[in-house]
Amino acid sequence: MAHQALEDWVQEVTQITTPDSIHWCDGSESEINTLYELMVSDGTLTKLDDHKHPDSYLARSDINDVARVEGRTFICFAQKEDAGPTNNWMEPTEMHAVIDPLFEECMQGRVMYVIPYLMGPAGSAMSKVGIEITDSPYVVANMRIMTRMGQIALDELGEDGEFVKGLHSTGQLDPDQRYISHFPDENLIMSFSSNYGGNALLGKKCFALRLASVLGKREGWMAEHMLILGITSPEGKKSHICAAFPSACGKTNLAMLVPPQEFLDAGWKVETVGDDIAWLKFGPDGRLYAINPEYGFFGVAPGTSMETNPNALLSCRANTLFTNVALCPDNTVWWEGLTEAPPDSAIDWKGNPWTPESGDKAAHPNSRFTAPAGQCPSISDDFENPAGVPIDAIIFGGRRSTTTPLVYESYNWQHGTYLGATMTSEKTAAAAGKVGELRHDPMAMLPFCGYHMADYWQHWLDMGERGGDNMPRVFHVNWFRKDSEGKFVWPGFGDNMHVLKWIVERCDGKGQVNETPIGYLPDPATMQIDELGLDPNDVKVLFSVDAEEWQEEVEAQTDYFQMFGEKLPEGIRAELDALKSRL
Ligand code: OXD
Ligand code: MN
Repeated sequence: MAHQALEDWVQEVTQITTPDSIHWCDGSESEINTLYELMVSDGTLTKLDDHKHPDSYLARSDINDVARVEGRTFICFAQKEDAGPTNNWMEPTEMHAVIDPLFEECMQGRVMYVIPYLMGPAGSAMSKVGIEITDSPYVVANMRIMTRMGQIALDELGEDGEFVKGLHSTGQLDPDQRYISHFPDENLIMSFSSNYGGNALLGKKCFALRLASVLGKREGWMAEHMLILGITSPEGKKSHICAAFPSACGKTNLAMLVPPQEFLDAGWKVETVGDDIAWLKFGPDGRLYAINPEYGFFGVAPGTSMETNPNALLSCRANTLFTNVALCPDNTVWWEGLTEAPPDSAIDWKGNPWTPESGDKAAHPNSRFTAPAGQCPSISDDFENPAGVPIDAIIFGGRRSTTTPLVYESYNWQHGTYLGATMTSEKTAAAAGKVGELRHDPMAMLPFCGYHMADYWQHWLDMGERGGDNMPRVFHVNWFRKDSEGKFVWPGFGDNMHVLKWIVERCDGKGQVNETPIGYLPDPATMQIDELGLDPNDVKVLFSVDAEEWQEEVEAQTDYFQMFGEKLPEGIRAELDALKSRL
């Protein structure tokens, strides 16, 4: 039996957008092969070398469509107050008056694809169904990798299940007509004039974070911009960590971390459950459990190499869609950082001939690979576990050249919530705007929280009240500290394992700490990092708290909180006061 509300919506959209034909995506092999053939023949995709990159393709976007557009992303509640000061807001009828006309007859001459997709493992009480309607076969191909698409979603939906509606059209890729609009009270996303991942793959940021964060607040769970990883100690104890970092700050690298040889020899193991989004819910035992709602990785290509992240590279060898990387003469791909020596020549991300001498980037700094998560060598058996994994620790992190030490632990959940609320990071290429500028990015959710940020913090505090002693411990890390010459002082990547080890030890009630005004710092003497050969001055920088820098930090935090006025939760205000007095 058909799902009447779904049929009705598809019919309604058909009447508005007037496509030439309608295709219901079943997610099958033959369907995607037909789409790939179509996109190769019309020049949308280039097929890569079948031996080195089986069933993989390269796409080049429009040059003005390479990142999320936060300035054109809107949260449309009836009241501005509900969207809060960190979101762009438009009243729903007003936004409909702007965006609905853009969809009129926009699919004329095009095929309309109806994509049923499931966010989360089949059979999980935490999973949810979305339907995306789009006129972009490129979006269909990405959604097939990033979500569980087709019949599996219709089976979950049944005859009367709830679903999130997502309507997308490429339009003419006119930046002035670009709108990424969310209507939480209609369970609806409307996205026009961009094909970039975060703007167009509506299951990802739009549903799994913005709308899901609203659903989480209403239903008592959490949708977070977090990776999920499992760590097994030499004693065989398995712990799970969720970690939130702003976009393009190494989440994928941490999620797929390969421990240094001495850790492997000792019996440590790291497994990947997710690299970008976590949905967290209380389990029957009162602990927080996390699932990864996605089915693939939409990873940043530049900087990814066999040295920095072999698991990511192995994940995107086959069945992968690359966007805006460079094309080598032998039909393989290249990006800055993939190999030390660049190719002698290539076609750059704009489609122009390129040589290393040209001085331009061959790949766009936000170029991406879309790859099936199941291909990751470190993927966890729990990736498909409908119950999710119990979370022992939550990590917040930013990209900070100064002030923030390598790692510290919060005193408790409320203080941990404060560490998340005061996260700051230097801007990256994942969003349009000036790279390097410092910005507040609470819980790495600034671009993704679908409602008032202060209400979101209150939700974190409420979850803590509910979970009590069962809540995960909360930590803060900074892999990006620099010395006075601007050089990174921490090696990062696999060596972040030293920090993860300390974190799981802390969760076990072990590990040496120094109590400081900002939280518990590890004692570097007990971290077994001698073999890293760090300069003693750098060790000092990584493991200490500079009172002057923190005075400035706390002033910046005080200023930042001004915009939330009376809405700032009491628990956050109390932590600010406590930090001030400790300093
Ligand atoms: C992403 C992002 O693509 O955060 O994951 O921008
Ligand atoms: Mn992300």
